[in-house]
Amino acid sequence: MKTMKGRIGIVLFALLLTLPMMAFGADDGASSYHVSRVLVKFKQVPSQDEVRSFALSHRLRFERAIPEIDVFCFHISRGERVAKAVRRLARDGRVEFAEPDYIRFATYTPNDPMFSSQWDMTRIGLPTYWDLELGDPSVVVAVLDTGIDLDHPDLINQLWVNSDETPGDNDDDDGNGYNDDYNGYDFAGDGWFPSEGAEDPIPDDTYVGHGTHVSGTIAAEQDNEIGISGEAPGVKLMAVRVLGGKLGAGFSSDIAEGITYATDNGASVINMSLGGTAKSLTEYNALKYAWDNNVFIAAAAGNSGDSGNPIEYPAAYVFSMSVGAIDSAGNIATFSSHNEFLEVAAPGVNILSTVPGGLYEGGWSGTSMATPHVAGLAALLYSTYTGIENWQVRSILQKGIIDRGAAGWDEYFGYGRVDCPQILATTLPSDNVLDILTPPNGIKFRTESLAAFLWNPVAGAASYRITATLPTGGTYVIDTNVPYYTVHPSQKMPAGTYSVTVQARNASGGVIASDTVSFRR
Ligand SMILES: [Ca+2]
Ligand SMILES: [Ca+2]
Ligand SMILES: [Ca+2]
Ligand SMILES: [Ca+2]
Repeated sequence: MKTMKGRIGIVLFALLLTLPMMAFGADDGASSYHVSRVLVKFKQVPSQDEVRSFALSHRLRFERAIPEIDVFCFHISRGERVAKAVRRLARDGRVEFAEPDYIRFATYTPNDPMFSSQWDMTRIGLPTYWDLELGDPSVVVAVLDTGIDLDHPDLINQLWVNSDETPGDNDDDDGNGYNDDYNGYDFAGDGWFPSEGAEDPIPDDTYVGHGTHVSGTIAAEQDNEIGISGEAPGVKLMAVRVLGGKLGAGFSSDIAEGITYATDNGASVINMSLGGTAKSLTEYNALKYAWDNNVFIAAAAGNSGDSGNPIEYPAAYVFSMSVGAIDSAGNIATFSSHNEFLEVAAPGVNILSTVPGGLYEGGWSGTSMATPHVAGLAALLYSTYTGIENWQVRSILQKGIIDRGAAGWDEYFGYGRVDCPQILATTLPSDNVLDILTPPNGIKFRTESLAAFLWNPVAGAASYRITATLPTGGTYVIDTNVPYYTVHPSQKMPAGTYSVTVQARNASGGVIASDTVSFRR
């Protein structure tokens, strides 16, 4: 744990050096077709019965037809690969052609002159998403960091504005408890931000640009003929300064208050490119408040993957999506912390973005740089689907990936690296089924980590029952009315394998949905 002048170990996850990368083989880039869908045209237009028997004989599920051209769209069975299914279908005498449902990539390129150097945006397929959605100005991303250069020409039009507040009069005009919180608030407390527009008064502060760099990745202005483009250039950035000083460090109390401030003032997404090894129940409770209020939280896994690899918080709290860093070849960065809480990987090596003074800098590396790529995608999802809930955003981001490393979830890439075509191919999850969002099945919780469960709220559920079969024999039953559960740090858990079933129950105690997960301790 790093300490500094009595501040606790919350440090920024930026590395300003390029580190050697761990090789995991090549990344094929964005996938080029829907992972479970095929398109079929028959030699003769079939009847409904013929379509049904064709689907049955090939274990397909009919989705829809395009009658004008007599093309039929089917879902293949679980576990089968599209390429194999297409080869098999093409051999069927009834079939004129069978092919994958290809994803067409946008030809759209923003006019921001540095866009060609933004490998991160093209690698994860942002131009594909931009054809559909650039972000809605009602969606606010709170950047809990060192502050934002409010005058940066690529950010000045991107800032959240508290229109009920008058800046610069040292008065709390809107009565929300914070003076002059016009674009956000300075919880780190130098008093220079945001009213003065300066980010940090300490001129030799190495991390002065950290929050500005993170913010540019999320939402730098697009098509303004300057600099770069952010991922979600249509959304707004809330500057919540919780870190300061020469090390870019801050207190849990300021971070917790920043989280509740962002939640109360309309943020849909919180980006936390920061962390430390101590568990803070204050931070935990602030994040619980944010999660209960439909806020999605992205947090950096940490940069200690090659130096002890400790579990770091807030990424490892159940409410945060923990993000690891990949390089431009799609390999995991050696510095990227890896553990049972990692959920996805995103670009975080040699990232170009905005820095204070109206400038830009490439070469920034860290899980700090990966996290805003996930926050930006979450902001696009909130913009795409009116009324989407945070658990749906989390679920789509877990599924909207290219699997990397060991097959399925692994502790380096989590579910995989985020990918826009895959996100767009993922349907909105239903609240009629119960889906345990974390932990991944079969993982091992380290002795020191907070074993926790998060599932989706189920429609019509009055309560949830968690039944755990214990390695010592017997079962342990917990009833709760919230869709998550964290084992308290003081609670002893014997080593061994646990099987946990979560049931959603209606008001009369009937089970309406359930899911089971196993893990080891
Ligand atoms: Ca105020
Ligand atoms: Ca004021
Ligand atoms: Ca720009
Ligand atoms: Ca994997």
